Amino acid sequence: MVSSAARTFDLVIAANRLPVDRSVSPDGTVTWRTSPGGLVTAMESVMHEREAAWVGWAGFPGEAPDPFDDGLLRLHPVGLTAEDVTDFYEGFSNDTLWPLYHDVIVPPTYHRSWWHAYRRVNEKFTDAVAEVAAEGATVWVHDYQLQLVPAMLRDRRPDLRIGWFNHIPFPPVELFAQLPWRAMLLRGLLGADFLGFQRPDDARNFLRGCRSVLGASVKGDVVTWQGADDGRLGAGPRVARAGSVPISIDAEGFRKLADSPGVRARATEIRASLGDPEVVLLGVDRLDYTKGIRHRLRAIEELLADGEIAPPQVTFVQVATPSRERVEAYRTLREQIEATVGRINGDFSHLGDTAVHYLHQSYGREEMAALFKVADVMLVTPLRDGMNLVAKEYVTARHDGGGALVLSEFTGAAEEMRSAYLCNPHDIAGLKETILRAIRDDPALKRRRMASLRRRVRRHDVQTWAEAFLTALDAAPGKPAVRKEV
Ligand code: GDG
Repeated sequence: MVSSAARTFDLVIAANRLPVDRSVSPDGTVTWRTSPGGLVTAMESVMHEREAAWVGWAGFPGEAPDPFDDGLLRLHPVGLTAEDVTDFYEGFSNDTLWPLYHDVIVPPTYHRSWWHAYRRVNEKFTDAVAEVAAEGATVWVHDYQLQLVPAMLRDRRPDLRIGWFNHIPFPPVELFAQLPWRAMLLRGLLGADFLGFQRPDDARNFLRGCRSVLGASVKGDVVTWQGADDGRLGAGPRVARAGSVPISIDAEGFRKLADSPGVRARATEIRASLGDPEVVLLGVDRLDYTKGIRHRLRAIEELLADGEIAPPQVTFVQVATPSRERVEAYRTLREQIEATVGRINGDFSHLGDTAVHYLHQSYGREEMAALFKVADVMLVTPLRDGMNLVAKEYVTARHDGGGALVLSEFTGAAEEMRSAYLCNPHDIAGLKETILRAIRDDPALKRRRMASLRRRVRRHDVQTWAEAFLTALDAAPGKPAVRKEV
């Protein structure tokens, strides 16, 4: 990676995080490592071969480092102060919008000072994008942290073609209406020409929100807003299109990784270290209340108590990657999960035979692929999830045809992955039954289900997703204006 001078680009990505995080060793050496999370995993492979700029936060508070290049990609850091991190990132993004957009699984917190920080930081991102975007460039804004950027950018640079993709669900208007700043948020989004969502229901929720909150008119997938005469953000009249473009994974790349000799050997090693059980159940999630880890543990605990499963024949491995540890709701969740795991192991493990292997750690991609290969049954049980890439990675890694996927109906992935063992994680009795079916069903039937799931992911991979998004953006109704002289 080399640092480089000012230049403009025809394609600009704006996302909360850069695809890399800075880490400084005790001797002061700076290294950059791939940053965690679904967005980066997906976008990294899409952006790999493109000449473009990526605007995002470098993952630490303070002044932004200079822009630098990673292959063809110009990385353009945005500086966030410690207060921005607390109020914009941990506050408004992760303690207001995240719970509100995930069915209020925990109550969202509304603070006016967080909203001010959200506006302020969205302005910072807008400044950075405006600086690197060439005349008439395409700008692809990502996710719930940057919902005001489309309108802020359009006010500044009407020459740009602006798209926005939401990685998480978009809530029904009955929930969205709670947000004290609901109208400004929609005005922010309407700065985009095309708005992409994971599921058709998310796009519909957005369109209904525009109608009910702004009084906009909606015909099919096109929303027309007459504007407001108040001189505030995004006041001009707007026409935009909204549609579903479900995200996916780099299926070929992940299959190759999972098939590599190192990963296969590691999978054998992991299975042996677990005591060669007959059935390995696996969960892999960021430690987040949306992921349904507590419901999953409840089902496992009852199955153990019922004598339906028992170590050493059956063992459950839960990887819970550390996440948002300074947000109260996440700290509480961690305590609850760890108390439950402790109780289950106290009651059902024997010396040398562990009922639940709980790992609150982060691993490399190879280790994740090896774990997927080991899993006879993968448990993906979110209470709400935009898509869930883990489900897609799992079926891709089990290229040998084995395995079974238990998948919550409340994930975006369930729209496409109909051959999975679908479940409602709130229904513990139903969840237990589904897990047992996934363990005990005829192997030939399971192979057919897995083959169909794998085909689906291979045909709709992340490249197809990116092309579909950019094509829809290109065809969106708005005509770009001539660039204003600044
Ligand atoms: C958001 C939306 C949507 C997890 N732990 C480790 C690790 N991971 C990887 C997984 C997967 C990714 O992180 C997680 O993606 P998910 O889709 O499961 O979930 P979110 O992070 O919540 O992502 C989600 C996604 O954006 C994309 O639009 O699907 O609905 O919430 O790739 O494998 N990777 C490594 N070590 C870990 O410990 N290397």
